[in-house]
Amino acid sequence: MKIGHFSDLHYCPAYLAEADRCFSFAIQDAIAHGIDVAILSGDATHHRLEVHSPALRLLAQRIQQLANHCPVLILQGTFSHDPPGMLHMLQMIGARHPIAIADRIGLVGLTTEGQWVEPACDASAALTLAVTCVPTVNKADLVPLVGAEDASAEMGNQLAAIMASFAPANDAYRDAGVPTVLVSHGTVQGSLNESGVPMAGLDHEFTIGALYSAHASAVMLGHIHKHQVWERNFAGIEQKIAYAGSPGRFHYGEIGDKVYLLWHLEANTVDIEPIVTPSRAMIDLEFPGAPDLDEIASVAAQCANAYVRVRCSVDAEHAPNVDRAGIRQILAAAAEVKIEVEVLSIQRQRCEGISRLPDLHSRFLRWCEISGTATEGLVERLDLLNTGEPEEIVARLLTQPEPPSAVASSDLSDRVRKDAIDVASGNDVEVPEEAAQASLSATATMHHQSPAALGDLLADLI
Ligand SMILES: [Mn+2]
Repeated sequence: MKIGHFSDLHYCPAYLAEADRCFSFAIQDAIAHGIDVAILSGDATHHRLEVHSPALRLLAQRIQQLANHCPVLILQGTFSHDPPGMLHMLQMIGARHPIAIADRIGLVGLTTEGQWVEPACDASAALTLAVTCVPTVNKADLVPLVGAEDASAEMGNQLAAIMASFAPANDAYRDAGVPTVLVSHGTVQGSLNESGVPMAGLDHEFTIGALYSAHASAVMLGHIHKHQVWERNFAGIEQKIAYAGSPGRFHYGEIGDKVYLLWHLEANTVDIEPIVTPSRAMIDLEFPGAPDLDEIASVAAQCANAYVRVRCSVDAEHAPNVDRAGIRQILAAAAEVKIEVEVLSIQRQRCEGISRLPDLHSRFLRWCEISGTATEGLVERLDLLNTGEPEEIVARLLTQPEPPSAVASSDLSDRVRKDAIDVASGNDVEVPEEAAQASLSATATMHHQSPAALGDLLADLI
């Protein structure tokens, strides 16, 4: 038996284009695959919709399209997304096959005649499929019994007990050759949300163990928009749990492919085939400095209808110059543009008291200390320049071997040169901290730089 598992469609005006493009693709693809049953695991809509809203009408048409192909079961999702009662409107849609609405806990069967029935956990009913339904339950109902603080934990306990109570029925159906499904809507502890962040904490509805305990072969979940799977083979029962995830991509942070699931299910075997939907692309444009508008313009066509994130890191003084309006204008055809500017703060520290030091030698040492520059080699050369005769200095330089990769002028030596001039002229100098860091690592190179370059530098000093 093939079951199409669709979830978290979130039909609403804001998401309509994305939701309907992806869901209609999924329906056509599932029908082409010849699915026998369609199961929707909650959040068909995003919020309460007016009956004349195009979003509700399109959703109704899609459900009709599905129900003209095979029986459909729709589970109640989160109450804020699927307002109570709304699903019963969808049940009235006229189609070739019946539409079942699961808004209470119970076992729903599909008969050999293709009708949905609610067997009282009776293995004798002639079914082709047994579906244990655990729709969203209202945590508030538990508050009067256990108090607000314990309602979440108690909800988990209650649901675990309820799921385990279906095990004997599911075992009996499996023994009778009937495939078994558990369909539910909620958060599994330790699952990943659509941004890839693990859902930790105690206020989540299910543990994986509780879901397995119903002994259904296929556990079809809704609520989390990221497709993910768990599986086990225990006591001869093969079980798989999966979130179908949303077929559409509704937010920038939703990572990975969007899918609907094709379940290949028999009484004792279960397989999941995720089918990728044509959800909107996400494009990251990253710039080490201010965003390059020409470069953005060159990819603007590819960014049409995509979720685009422009990220850059700029120095604090340049942050206000990032042309946000210009970027948005260039990317006007994108579905969403997010601009994230990381501001690099520059910390400067005064080289306190350097101007009061008596001579160049001690000023230079102080500068080395503040900027984290090793003095080895440099101080001797400075002293030589201070005290030696030009001929003697030149003779010494000429007898020293030329290093293999002499860099005559690097950023570092430019900076040292500038600071050196300040030091020599008795000005206080400012030493950016990151430059000090850079100079630490560069000092080694510095020492092996061409003596001529150092000579130049130090000559400037005097
Ligand atoms: Mn949802």
